[in-house]
Amino acid sequence: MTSKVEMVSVVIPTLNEAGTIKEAIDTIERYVTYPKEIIIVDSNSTDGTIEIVKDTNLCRLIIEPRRGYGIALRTGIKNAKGNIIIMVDADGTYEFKHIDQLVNRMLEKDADMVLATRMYDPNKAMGFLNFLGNKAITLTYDFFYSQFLSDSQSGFRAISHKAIDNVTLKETDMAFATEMLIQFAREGYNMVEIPTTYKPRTYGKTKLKPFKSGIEIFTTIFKGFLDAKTFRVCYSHWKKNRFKR
Ligand SMILES: Nc1nc2c(ncn2[C@@H]2O[C@H](COP(=O)(O)OP(=O)(O)OP(=O)(O)O)[C@@H](O)[C@H]2O)c(=O)[nH]1
Ligand SMILES: [Mg+2]
Repeated sequence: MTSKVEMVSVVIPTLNEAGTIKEAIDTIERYVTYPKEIIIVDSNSTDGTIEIVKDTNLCRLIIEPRRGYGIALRTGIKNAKGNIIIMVDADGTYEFKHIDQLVNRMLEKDADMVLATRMYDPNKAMGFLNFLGNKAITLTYDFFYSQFLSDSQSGFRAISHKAIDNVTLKETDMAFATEMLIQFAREGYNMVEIPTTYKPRTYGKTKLKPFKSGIEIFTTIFKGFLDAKTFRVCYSHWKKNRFKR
């Protein structure tokens, strides 16, 4: 539950995102109206990302030499000072201008997490295979954990710092985002969504390995359910909400 914004910590993992990182930082600096800090967690990029970040003088830069999306975010979150954490990619695919909206919704709904869903994006910018994979993962997650999410793979979220400090997250790569949802469901935390727009990547290479990540994500979903507390909490959530679907 988050009733007040003390500070928003925007945590951005970067691995070779020199083409988009400057605009990302400038947009966040300009459009986020809450007190904020921007934390960049870089895994030793070789394309000039680090130099660009330093030149802006607007961020805390953390070098995390270990590779992995999950490791980078965990390091960023550990170092965040704000009571609300925003996680977002550096590649300019998410709408940074919507950060305030995520935070506003968090306050309105007394939510522990707000996800920006790309499923109502009028431009339909998500690739077809990513869309299919996302749908399969999200439906499986919603079914097992009795949730109503439409985009479980969104990497653009507002998160209560207190809530995330209260759960154990171990995944090192892309399954981290799903593990977070499982742990939040386990604690009975309130997760809501707001629609956002999405853009295709315009610079550099994707770090997503669809097959490897797909297996890791489904394994995380099935493994997470083999836990007595998770089963109990999700079953009672289902009983309470079964007629709302
Ligand atoms: N520090 C760090 N950042 C990473 C690592 N892997 C990915 N990232 C960053 O995490 C974010 C998400 O990675 P992406 O490659 O955009 O993955 P995606 O969003 O699933 O794929 P796209 O469709 O290409 O956007 C980006 O900002 C990456 O630069 C890593 O090993 N270390
Ligand atoms: Mg991305």
